[in-house]
Amino acid sequence: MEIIKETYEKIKNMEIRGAGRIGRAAAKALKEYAIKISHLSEEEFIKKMKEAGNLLISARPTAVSLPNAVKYVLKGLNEDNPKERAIERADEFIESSLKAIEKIGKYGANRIKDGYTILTHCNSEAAISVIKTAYDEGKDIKVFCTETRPRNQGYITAKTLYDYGIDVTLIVDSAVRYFMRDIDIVIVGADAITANGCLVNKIGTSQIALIANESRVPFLTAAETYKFHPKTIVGELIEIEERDPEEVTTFEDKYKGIKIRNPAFDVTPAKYIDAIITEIGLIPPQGAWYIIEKYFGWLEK
Ligand code: RUB
Repeated sequence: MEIIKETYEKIKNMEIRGAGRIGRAAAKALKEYAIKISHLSEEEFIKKMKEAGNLLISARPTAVSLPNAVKYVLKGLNEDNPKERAIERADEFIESSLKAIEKIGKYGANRIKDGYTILTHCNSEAAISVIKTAYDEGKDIKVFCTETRPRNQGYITAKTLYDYGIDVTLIVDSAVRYFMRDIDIVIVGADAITANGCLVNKIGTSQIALIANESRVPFLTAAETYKFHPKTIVGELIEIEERDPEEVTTFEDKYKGIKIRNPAFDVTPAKYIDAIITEIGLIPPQGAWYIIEKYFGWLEK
């Protein structure tokens, strides 16, 4: 269980973060664990794999890529040769996740014209793939990155794009409305998409969507199909992770009575989203139900 516990800890303390990475790390840990316990009886193997999956899923509650990845791998336990199938399915998940990000890059880049200034928030591999692809296509683009308080994941995005040769400007989160007049398109990632087409992503995303809407700036999210949340189709709500207040600030003892709240994600209503860029193409938020039913219906059955 050591591999599983290690990955669980890394996801929990955000050493491994970002929805796609979390999903692939969980699949990889399950694969390595499966290899390690493959000498066990089939019954024992299945029991231990399920326990491992449950532990991994409990590491962070909001990014649905985590349970979707785990369930994808564990589905192999119901097939003939469960040991081999679990390992194969882990590889399948990782490979298809990486391919999805590449395809999203291609489809999303079609929405970026030469001369565009793009705004992004937090640190999303999928959104970065779109931006890098547009740049690779020779488009002259500029990118505004928000800091993304409290953990400043926007710095990772700014550095990644800068290293790639892209013109990058870092702004504080509260400067988004000030700069929106300079922005041609907003592209963010996704931790989850609900059956009614809402986007769950890093805290602050919904404010950006609202501002973009006010300024008639298109707001798109880049989301692999495993970011669509199967449980929302049966009415369950997505839990929004609330993290340690110390990530925000610490006051001296005299002010310990000041309450600090630190939600990590928020919900952007479907009406503010122009399109969801997936590996199977751009879909309107209203198409979310169809994606869940077609690709993840099995999770609920
Ligand atoms: C990261 C975040 C990202 C999504 C999508 O939050 O909100 O926008 O996870 O990322 P955190 P990707 O840093 O709290 O994990 O496109 O890489 O899956």
